[in-house]
Amino acid sequence: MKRDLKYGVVAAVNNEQVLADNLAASPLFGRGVPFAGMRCYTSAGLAYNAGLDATDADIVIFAHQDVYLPSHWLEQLQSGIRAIEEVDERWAVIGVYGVEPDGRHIGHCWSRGLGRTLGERFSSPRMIGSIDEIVIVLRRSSGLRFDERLPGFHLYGTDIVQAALASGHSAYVVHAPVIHNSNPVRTLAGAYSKAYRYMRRKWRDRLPIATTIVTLTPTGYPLWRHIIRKELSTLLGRRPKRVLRERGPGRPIAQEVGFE
Ligand SMILES: [Mn+2]
Repeated sequence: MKRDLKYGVVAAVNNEQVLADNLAASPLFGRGVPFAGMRCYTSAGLAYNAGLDATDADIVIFAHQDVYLPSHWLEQLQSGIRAIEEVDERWAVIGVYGVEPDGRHIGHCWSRGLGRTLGERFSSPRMIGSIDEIVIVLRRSSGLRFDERLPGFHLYGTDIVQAALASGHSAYVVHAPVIHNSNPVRTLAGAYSKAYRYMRRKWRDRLPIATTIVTLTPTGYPLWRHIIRKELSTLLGRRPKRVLRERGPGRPIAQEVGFE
């Protein structure tokens, strides 16, 4: 019989209030799951590798500080892992929202930035080529680490999934819905574009790679189209006025949308 696997949570932290209202308020911490907050790092790769080294969990859950993990989340993750391991012992990465190789989105979460629930309940874990960074579950024994040269805090979910696939491992999304109490993304120009350029070069032999935002392609056209469309609609005053919910604690939202 397998020994019990140890779970731990790691987050990059730059806002203590957002952390306290969301991730740190998740019920799994009341049940002894350890937490490591990584502060003052300049990239997700640096923060997450430091978190990997600072902890000894077998299953490391890297989560955004603005994510609330509802009360049965850990059980949902564990049942997803069991389902995966019945058919596939090579898994290295699990997400809660991602993109299947054909570009279809799979996952279930509530997003404050988008003001709605994305996806719906699904039963079996799905193999994916990219995951959203909100939650990245890494199996330590895979030996995978985050890329410290990938600049900033974008596309590291896609990168770790592609690294898993390139090294003969597999990656999945499981049904374990979360609250992403996020601010809306304003533009992909700047930091996102920098990460996109790096990823395009690094994975040029595996392109195109569909992500939750824009597809990585050799020319980068989908990124420019996204940026230009957004700029234009702002200039023309055509941006839909979305009423943002006040950014309070994640738990009441989880109860409201039926995740808890
Ligand atoms: Mn976030």
